[in-house]
Amino acid sequence: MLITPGKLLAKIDTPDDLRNLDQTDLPQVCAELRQFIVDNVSVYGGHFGASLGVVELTVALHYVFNTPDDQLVWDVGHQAYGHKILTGRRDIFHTNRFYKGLSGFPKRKESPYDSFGVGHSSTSISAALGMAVASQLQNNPKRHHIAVIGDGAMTAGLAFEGMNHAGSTEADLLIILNDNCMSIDPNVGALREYLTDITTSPTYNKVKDEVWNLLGKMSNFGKSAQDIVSKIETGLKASLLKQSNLFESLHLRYFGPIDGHDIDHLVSVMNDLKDIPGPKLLHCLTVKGKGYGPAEKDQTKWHAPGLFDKVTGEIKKKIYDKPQPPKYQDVFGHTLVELAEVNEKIVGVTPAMPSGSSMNIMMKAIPDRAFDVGIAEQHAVTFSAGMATQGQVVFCNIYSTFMQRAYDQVIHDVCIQELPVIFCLDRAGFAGADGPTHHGAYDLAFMRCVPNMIVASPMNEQELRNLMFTAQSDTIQDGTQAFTIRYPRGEGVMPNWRTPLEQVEIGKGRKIRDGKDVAILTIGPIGNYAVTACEFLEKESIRPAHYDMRFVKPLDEAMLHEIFQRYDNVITVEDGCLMGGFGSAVVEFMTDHGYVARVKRLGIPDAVIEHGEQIDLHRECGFDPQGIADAVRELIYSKRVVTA
Ligand SMILES: Cc1ncc(C[n+]2csc(CCOP(=O)(O)OP(=O)(O)O)c2C)c(N)n1
Repeated sequence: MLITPGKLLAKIDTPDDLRNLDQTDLPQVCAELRQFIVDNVSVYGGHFGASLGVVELTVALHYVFNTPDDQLVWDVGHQAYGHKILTGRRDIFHTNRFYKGLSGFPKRKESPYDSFGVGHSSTSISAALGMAVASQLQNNPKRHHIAVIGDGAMTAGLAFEGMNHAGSTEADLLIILNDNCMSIDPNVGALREYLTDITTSPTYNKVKDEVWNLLGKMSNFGKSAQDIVSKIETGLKASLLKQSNLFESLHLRYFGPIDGHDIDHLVSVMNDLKDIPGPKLLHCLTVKGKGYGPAEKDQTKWHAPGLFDKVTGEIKKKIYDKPQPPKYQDVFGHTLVELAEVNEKIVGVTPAMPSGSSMNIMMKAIPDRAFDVGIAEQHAVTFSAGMATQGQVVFCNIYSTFMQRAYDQVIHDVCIQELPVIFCLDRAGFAGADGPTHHGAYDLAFMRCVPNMIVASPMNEQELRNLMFTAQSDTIQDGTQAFTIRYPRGEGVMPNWRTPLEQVEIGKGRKIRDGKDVAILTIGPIGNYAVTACEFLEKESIRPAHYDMRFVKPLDEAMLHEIFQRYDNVITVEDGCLMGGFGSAVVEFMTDHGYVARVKRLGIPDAVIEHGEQIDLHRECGFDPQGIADAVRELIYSKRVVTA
């Protein structure tokens, strides 16, 4: 379906075209841009509320600053749809997030206007500061560097590390704090309270406006006049705010708060700020979902709503005639509550993903034992470790990709200290449309090499429940080992998933089917592809055995001895990186025990795999059902002997 842009938007092929417009045209550009985003996302899907909330900011930034020479860094990047549309990608925007189409996030390879690749939060200040310092070193003092960061992303340690450094430099850095009081779920923590405090202080705001006007006038009068205004302004700010300004105390000049939807004011403020040297922060107040009623009303739901009817605001849901399997995340959420109702020591921790991980089920059912700690994965892990020292049974749920942030905490704060924290890694394997920044490709490799760590992945919902049940049992909790359970995005395979909870023997796999010609070893839900592959192969009179290994660490050594004694052909399949992952573990076992077999490892190669539906990516990497069957044929019909 072709989406037609409005009259003005249709003429903006690059920001130069925008800059050639009269400022009085900008409200119309904003209206058309907003409509274009609504038209597109309603039909093609993607993130929604965040981009609507920064329409005016986006237009003002490209109008005032000389992008791409001036460097504009979007934090997370899920709000950059308007930016993409204004920077030459309008006519292909309908490919956003589709296989081989535009990326859902800014990406350096995609456009010179995407100055920094993003997806994970809170990188913008450090990246823009790096650019600003490089500009200084390269004698380019005229270039501006802007980081646009949300109040949610501002809760991360990395953002503070960036500000801490920025405040000690003279770098030309403008931080735009896009404050909409929301993360994906409502934002949390003391910083949120602090920002509300600034925003709602009436005296401060009145005097600030007057100072602002003065500043605007004086900025034309050279450095000494600016210094005077700056002193007045700083003094006023300090005395008017209940406590001294957080950003000012980090030596970032603080401006705002201003209405982030007033395009005229934004343009004039940004023009003023261009002339103010050094690191500074402009606090803009915006509404997530601005301009689309339903999205303003339920901001969490409309963060990424899926397809919807733009007229009625009805979110389209597939209708099925029989019960469907649940999402793994929901099995996690409900099972956690079921366990926590019996085991009072259980607590839940999520870094800013209550809805995404379904931790919100426990936050609702047992609010005093479930914690959203903000976008703070490192803190989430160490906070969990602290609770574990006191005998709490901690389920710390972090998307596999975001756990990359907290690796040192896993090693230093959990495993070296022999604390039995339970890590549930959601979105393990290919994340799908979110792409390479979000693929959970590495966790099997990076978790299995840490001492005092058990690593498991369930093949279905029942297995997930049983692994969770096992992890919180005294056997594990009285021991010294952390427990990682990884599972993918999306639905499982069992419509009737509320099975009785049973203890799983640690390091014990399951034989799914016996065979003769080849053994297929799988880990996690990808094993269901192997089931289908075996059905294909059986029709060709090939008899594969299939083992769901269930644990990557400890491996089921008895089972592996049986496999290598019985089979010359072995295939391993994982939805994870091949280097150092499950297949590597199996091959290590083989060489360590002197076996020789033809082994083919299927998984994610040493390459950046782009975005697309999970099945497309599995196919691309050769481990969809057909790919597994092909690998079996190739292995058993080839003469080549591959040994480790
Ligand atoms: C390190 C990391 N953790 C979690 C996320 C998931 N995530 C994506 S957007 C988002 C909320 C960001 O809130 P904010 O910065 O205020 O932007 P808004 O959506 O409100 O515009 C979260 C938690 C992420 N992208 N990166």
